[in-house]
Amino acid sequence: MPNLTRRRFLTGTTALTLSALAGVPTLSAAPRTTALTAKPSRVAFFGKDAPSTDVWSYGSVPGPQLRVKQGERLSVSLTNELPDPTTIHWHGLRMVNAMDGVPYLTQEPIQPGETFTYDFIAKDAGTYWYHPHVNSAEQVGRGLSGALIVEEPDPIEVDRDIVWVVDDWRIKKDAGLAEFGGFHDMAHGGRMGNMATINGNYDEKFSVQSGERIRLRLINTANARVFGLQFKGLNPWRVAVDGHPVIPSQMEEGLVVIPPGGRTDLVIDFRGNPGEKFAIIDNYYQRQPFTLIEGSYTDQPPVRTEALEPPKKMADNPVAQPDLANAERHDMIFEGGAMGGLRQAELNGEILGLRELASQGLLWAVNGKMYPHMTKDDLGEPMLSMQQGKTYILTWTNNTAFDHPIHMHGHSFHVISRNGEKLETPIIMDTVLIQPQQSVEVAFVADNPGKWALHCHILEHAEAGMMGYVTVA
Ligand SMILES: [Cu+2]
Repeated sequence: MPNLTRRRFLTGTTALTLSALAGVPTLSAAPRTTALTAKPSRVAFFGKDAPSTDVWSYGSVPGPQLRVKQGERLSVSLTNELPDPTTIHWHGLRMVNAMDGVPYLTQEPIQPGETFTYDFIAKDAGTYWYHPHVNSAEQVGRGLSGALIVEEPDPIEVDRDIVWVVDDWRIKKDAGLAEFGGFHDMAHGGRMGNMATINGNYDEKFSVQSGERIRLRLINTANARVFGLQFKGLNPWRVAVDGHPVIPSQMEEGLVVIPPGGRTDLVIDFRGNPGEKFAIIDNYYQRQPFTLIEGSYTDQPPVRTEALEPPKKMADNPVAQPDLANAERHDMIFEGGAMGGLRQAELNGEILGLRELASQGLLWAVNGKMYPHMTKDDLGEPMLSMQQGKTYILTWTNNTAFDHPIHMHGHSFHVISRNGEKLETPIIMDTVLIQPQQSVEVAFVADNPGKWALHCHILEHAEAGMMGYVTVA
């Protein structure tokens, strides 16, 4: 699929065409079909004359950008040419359980040499992504991920719509990827890289024309790094989080925080003068700020000189409104890891010491229980069994020394409070960052039947037991 960045001018005629399509998404009977092949490949991060890096990819890093209209049906056949089994999970997009891509829970892993066809309707518009769910820490870490964009029938009008898949890599001196599977990463903050890329490029160029309005879709595909971006002087509008529209608000000097798995859509009016430069700085880990990218204005005259109206709020996706008054409440307290003070936990009904659990690769607990690695013969007990159609409020508390972006499959949830403080306007998300000693309350209607993974999106944490599943029936 070609790079689908579009240039569309703000004209009355465009607006008319778009509004004619607004409203109910049309369901197309014939799916839009595409094929992906996952295979080992090489990337020249540092230029043609420097050593290249062995990665795993869907043909390119990141994988091809998949782009459909809201309501369209997408059929993707995945051929596995990796040495290991794999699957694809369509992160954040609500769909039928059988297409969710979680090994053993929703499908058999796709063995080397096999092909599996995913087929689903993109009922939610917004910015999503796809990645394997088998040995995710290694497979995503080796480069398997790509953007999945579902276009709104009536989007915010912009001059350009740009997708940035933001990632980090742990690169050795010879340009190869560092070994996977370190115990230290699993017990601490996960596999932090030493090189950040945008769309797989170490030296991505970003040039804008003065006066342009750009929609910038940020997708964090890193295993463990939280990005906290500062757009000094650019005052971006935040218009969507995890695909779902929010009331646009201007970020000014604040950080745009995107946890692993998370997405944020910004609209930026580039009001600088031709020839000027600007920088986007990551300042999440405050002792280690770095410049994610330096941008520049072209020498061309401004596209426009007048200020534009603030971007409108886009139409909500069809996410059910939770019935808070009649909700069933549950607590999930996350514990364990290094410096977490956890001494023992329950595994399959037995209380075991942390040393014994660690020898089985389990380091993280929920409500004093550890959840085993899901295998063909043993999925373990569900974390929670929910009744279809009922509203649930889950309180997620982080009693550990590390960040945890908690991701639930099959549903998008309303974040209704943080640290006991009610949010004026709930935000709909699928991956919510919970910092040490913080808590969030999420509310949702359990309206999608099936077995749904619930896990930390720091992939080394998920690998070390911070992953289970819930059921809806
Ligand atoms: Cu975690």
